[in-house]
Amino acid sequence: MKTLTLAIAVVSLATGAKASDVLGRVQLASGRTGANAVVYLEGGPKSAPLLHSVVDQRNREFIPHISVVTVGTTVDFPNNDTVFHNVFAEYKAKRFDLGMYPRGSRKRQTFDKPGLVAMMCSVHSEMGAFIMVVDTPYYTIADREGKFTLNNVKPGNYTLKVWHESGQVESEAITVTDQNTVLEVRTARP
Ligand SMILES: [Cu+2]
Repeated sequence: MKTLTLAIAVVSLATGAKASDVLGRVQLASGRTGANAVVYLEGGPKSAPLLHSVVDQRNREFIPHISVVTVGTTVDFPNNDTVFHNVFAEYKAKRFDLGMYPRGSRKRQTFDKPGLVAMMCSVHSEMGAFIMVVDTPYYTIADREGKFTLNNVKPGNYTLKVWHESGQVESEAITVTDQNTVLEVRTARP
């Protein structure tokens, strides 16, 4: 990981392009904070698949509840719970079933297109999780106050996308310069 960061730094110095941060806060249409909103930039460089991603099952919860992966990433779904779960998901308007599987075993799934994966368990209706599949290296999850930072964004024109688990979304054109960009983003009701 350290090598990768260094390599990127050297490249941006060599081309003279100064990367900057895009930061701000997400507010929902209701005025509530956009806690755990997924924030990402489209229209820039494409991303590589992540080497490793996991959505765990423990204490009848998916952990993490919300995650972001890049296109082509294979996600592991281990069951580390004391009970069986029957996990299924909606992805690109299709349903896929991981089936019923016991503690200690795992299933995996590769996500090869951008889009939202909504995961559920047919045994425990209270279980739910979301995976956002993106094709950009610029993505993050806002904190509990809705605050977010996208680090080292290459200057250019992008579409800022925000998704919140309430279903509220926002999409707006932004221009990133070699100065930091500060945004207040208000999502719209679905
Ligand atoms: Cu379950």
